[in-house]
Amino acid sequence: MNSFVIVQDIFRLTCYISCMGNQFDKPAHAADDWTIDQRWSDYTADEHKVWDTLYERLMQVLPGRAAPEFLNGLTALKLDRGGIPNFEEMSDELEALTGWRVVAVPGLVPDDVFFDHLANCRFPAGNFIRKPDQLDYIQEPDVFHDVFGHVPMLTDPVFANYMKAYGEGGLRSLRHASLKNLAALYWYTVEFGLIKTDQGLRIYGAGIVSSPAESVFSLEDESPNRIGFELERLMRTDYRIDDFQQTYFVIDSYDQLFRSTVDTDFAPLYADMHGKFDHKPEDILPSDTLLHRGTQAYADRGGRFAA
Ligand code: HBI
Ligand code: FE
Repeated sequence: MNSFVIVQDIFRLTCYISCMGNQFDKPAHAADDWTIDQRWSDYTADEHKVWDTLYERLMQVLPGRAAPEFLNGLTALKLDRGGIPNFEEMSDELEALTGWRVVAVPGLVPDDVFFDHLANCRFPAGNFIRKPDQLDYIQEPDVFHDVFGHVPMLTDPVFANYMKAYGEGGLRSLRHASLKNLAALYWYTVEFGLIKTDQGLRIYGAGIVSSPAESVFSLEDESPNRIGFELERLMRTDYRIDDFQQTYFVIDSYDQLFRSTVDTDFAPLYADMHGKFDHKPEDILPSDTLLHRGTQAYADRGGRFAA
């Protein structure tokens, strides 16, 4: 596997943060809530083939590594039948399971719009797909990352409730200068989360499951820390946007995730955090539940920039 594959999705995600808080212009063809028509029938055979190629790559590594809820979600939504999914058809299946729908957007949307969609059980997904020569590198999250990475987990009722709660929390957070801390929670759970199962650790984070190399690295490499989930700890922790994570946080259950989000009063936390991070990505704290003390060998030899 070439090393660019390793970073493909990491790069795709960097813009989440660099665009955060920025105002950007809504394209003329988008509705007030930034949704657009998916125009499914306009996808070319080559575009469907890009999806299939990426899908096949991931299926080499995800069985036995991805969370059962993710793998079940793929089949429940018939994402395994080939080609870019039709959002309307997929949403009808998804809505019957958890009440969620997938709506098409042109790319990144402003934070308030993003949170409002989540709070109303709509997942905004880019409708475009990367070009065949960009399989390993793309700037903005495309339909493959957004749908393959995020949507299968939305078939799990508890995880789906967490996403809704996150959106509601996001709308409330707009009154505080706290987006950075709330974004860290999204990053370390929705994008890069691991979960404990009776069979061992499994991946549920969309940023991991859409990257073949990080799927292996996050679970099996000696380099990164693996630390038990603790909401406030995560929100105080900086993260890598340009390379594999130096720390992965591990939940016991989706219920733990959901409960900790709805049972926490975020306002005093935001006030205390001042929109800043207290911990570096690789830090280990005395209060941590340490599952694996990372060697940080990968990061220390220069990460993806290593010779
Ligand atoms: N827009 N399309 C899209 N996808 C996202 O994940 C996204 C976004 N806008 C803002 C945003 N994420 C951030 O506010 C969160 O990741 C915190
Ligand atoms: Fe994502």
